[in-house]
Amino acid sequence: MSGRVFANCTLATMVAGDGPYGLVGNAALAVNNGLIAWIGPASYLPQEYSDWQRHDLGGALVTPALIDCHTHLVFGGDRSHEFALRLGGASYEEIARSGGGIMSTVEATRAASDAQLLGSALHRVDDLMADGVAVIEVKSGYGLTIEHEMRMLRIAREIERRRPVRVRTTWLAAHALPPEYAGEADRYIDEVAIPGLERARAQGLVDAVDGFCEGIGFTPAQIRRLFECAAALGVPVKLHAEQLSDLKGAVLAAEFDALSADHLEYLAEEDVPRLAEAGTAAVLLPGAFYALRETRLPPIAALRANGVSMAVASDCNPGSSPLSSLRLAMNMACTLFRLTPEEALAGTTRNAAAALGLDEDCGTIAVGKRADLAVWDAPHPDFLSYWIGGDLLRGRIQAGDYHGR
Ligand code: DI6
Ligand code: FE
Repeated sequence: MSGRVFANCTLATMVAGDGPYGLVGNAALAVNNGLIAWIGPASYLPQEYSDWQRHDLGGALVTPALIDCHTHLVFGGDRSHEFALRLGGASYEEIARSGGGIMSTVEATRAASDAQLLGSALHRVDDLMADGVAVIEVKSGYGLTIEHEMRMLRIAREIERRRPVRVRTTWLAAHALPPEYAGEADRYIDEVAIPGLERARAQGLVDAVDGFCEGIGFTPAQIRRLFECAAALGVPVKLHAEQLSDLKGAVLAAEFDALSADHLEYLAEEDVPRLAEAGTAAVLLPGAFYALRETRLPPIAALRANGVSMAVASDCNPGSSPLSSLRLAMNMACTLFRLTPEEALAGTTRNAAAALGLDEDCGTIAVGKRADLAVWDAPHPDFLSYWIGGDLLRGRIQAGDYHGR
């Protein structure tokens, strides 16, 4: 049995503690059965790999394939008109409370055919893949009936059959309250969010459970009931927390050992140690911060000081983050949130894998992990966060096979 050797490259392994970016110059990488079998300086390549098929990468930079750990990229319609409303002074909450916002996307999503939803989602997936993304988390949350929420996750899973990406699906029925339940959020949790989770899980459609814990979303008490159901089913949780206000959602998430707490602009510094203790990742979403012209910054210094894993994601959605470039999210994380370029790349590789519970098999270049890698036209890994736009991806290594672009 033999595999393949990729030679003549610089590896940014992103292994924590291995120096800046875990860089290995003049490197080689041996791949067998889709898994990494050996990495190191090419001159140390063991004899046993010498007759394996060799692929010269021409001096390129190689990183782990990127991971977008927070998206809402299956949806109908668009909300470009809200952009103008917000520029005219309307707030995201005002638009939501007047029937626009998430609810207008719910109407458009319910009205769209499966083919329309899949087709538009694939465009956004193609955009992400052009930035070297190989794993994408996709949330439900624009159906808000059991059937429509399950349909969104089925379509999300279909993406995996149409494109060479891995998809993780998240049950986000507790995203907004549909008009048929106006004033009855508890009844919605009891009749849709919880029983729908049980059904969707039984059909193998759910990898994690999420909620929108916010004044315009659901209370911590309602999210707690949903999380208790998730815990009973053995499904990991994550939470949209402290995006617009401090309801202590992150503390609730940590109590349930959440994979991640996401957004966090209004997270109080004193609550940061709770995330660290629970091993809950902080998912930073600078696209939403930017698009909503938010001014309150997440407590980055406290997250860093407490050793909380910081991930960076697109939050790709039609309202608060119309963004389908993960590299631009990395650039924004540096410019707006003051992450270092190395933290930004860790945020879309190693820490994004942790935020999805996938850190055993992807997110760094290490022996035994999947050989899903991005090959770049970039002189240094800083360049990936620094340069805005452009077509930097030279190719992808997917399960050990090279695909040039
Ligand atoms: N927070 C967000 O940023 C998205 N959902 C959420 O809970 C926004 C979704 C939308 O506006 O359509
Ligand atoms: Fe989101």
